[in-house]
Amino acid sequence: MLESLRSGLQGAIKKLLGSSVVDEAAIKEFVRDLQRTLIQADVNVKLVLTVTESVQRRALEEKPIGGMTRKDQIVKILYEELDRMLGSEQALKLDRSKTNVIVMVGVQGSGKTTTVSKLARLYSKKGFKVGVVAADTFRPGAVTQLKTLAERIGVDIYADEKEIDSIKVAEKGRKFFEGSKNLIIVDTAGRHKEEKSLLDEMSNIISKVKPDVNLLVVDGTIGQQCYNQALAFHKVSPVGGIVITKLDGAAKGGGALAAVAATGSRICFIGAGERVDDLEEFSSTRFVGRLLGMGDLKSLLDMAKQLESDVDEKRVQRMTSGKLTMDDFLFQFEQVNKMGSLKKILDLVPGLAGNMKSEDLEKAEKNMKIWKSIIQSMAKQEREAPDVINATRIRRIAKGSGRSEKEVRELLSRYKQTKSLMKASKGREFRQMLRRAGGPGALGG
Ligand SMILES: Nc1nc2c(ncn2[C@@H]2O[C@H](COP(=O)(O)OP(=O)(O)OP(=O)(O)O)[C@@H](O)[C@H]2O)c(=O)[nH]1
Ligand SMILES: [Mg+2]
Repeated sequence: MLESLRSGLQGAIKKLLGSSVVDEAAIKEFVRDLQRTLIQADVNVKLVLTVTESVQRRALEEKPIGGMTRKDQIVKILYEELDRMLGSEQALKLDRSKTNVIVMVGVQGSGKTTTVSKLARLYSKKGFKVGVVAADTFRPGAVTQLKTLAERIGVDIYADEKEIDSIKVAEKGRKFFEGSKNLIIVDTAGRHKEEKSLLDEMSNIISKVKPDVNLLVVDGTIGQQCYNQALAFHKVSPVGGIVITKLDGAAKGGGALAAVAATGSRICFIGAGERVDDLEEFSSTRFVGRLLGMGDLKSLLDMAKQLESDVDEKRVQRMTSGKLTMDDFLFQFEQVNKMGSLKKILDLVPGLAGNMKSEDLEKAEKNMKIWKSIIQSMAKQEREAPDVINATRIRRIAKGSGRSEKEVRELLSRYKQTKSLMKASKGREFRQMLRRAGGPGALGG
């Protein structure tokens, strides 16, 4: 689905991740790649500019959080901005304890009838008792089409081929199923002489049938034109939700999604195929995650936030001013250990987890246990100013912790290395260092 948009976005990300430095020029190039990709997907130019301007501004201004690198941070920003462009979580809420009525509206050929059967299937699977109503009295063959589909998925249908008034069919269908079903889906006609008569009929049906939700079905292949279509329907009668169909192979699908979201309507479902199972409940978070080729990005972001809140600024100040105690040193490795759980999530994200190998993390974890026991055998003064630790003290500490003198010396040399690194970087790169500490060879190597 949306192959070109996906490959364009992922291409831009790959290029960014592969660049040697993330400076203003690299960010601007990234933004240009994004613009090209979004415009090709028929996203409205103004919208493209708004989105990419915020990506650029945030990428230049914001500091990476938690154990993220600058590059990860920029990908995260892109993710958040696309997510925002597509609206938020928009699931349709139906009440199982009553009879819910959904009326489908939309222009001819947008996919209403197909979507009726897809929805019937989806909600049957969720345990709803579903009945569908064939209220398209306009197009010859419409009733047969729905009958065939309903039969295929084993859902009851109400149809009255002698009735030419679609509103009457809808009302009768509702009465017919009331009491025995908890979801009634009404298919309506899309074929009309002109748009105005279609809109009139729609508003008539809605005012008479009073559905819980009227779902507008729009064809995703028309791209940003969806904006005007959604607005036109919305003006006549506020739409309760939108289904965007034909996103399979629609080069302009990205534009359609963005356009619909821009009207302020909620996108509830997306259709990506002609088969009855090709319907998906829309979640922008999940959707953007997939577009960018990422797994469970939300948990990744939550974890990064958690890491950030754990970093105590006072400690960072102290550590980076060159006063590194053994406890700070241990703290640093505890952070790395947390990165181990972060890694599990990072693994879902191609490109981000790149240099974290699980053997390295295992090694880090093992070292941390050893070092912790050694540090616990140190006197308070030794922990706070490890420079006082001479050969005699090393012998005593080794004995006390049950570790070898060699291990104590290793810890001390690692400590000194870290201290000078901290001092040299003046804390600028402290967080990246936390992250890098999880990389190959950085620990106990
Ligand atoms: N590829 C693809 N085709 C779809 C999708 N949804 C619907 N279609 C196709 O689009 C065509 C029109 O679908 P219908 O469900 O008949 O559209 P409609 O809105 O009911 O049309 P009218 O009743 O004439 O107003 C059919 O050939 C469907 O198979 C989709 O998500 N992907
Ligand atoms: Mg139809």
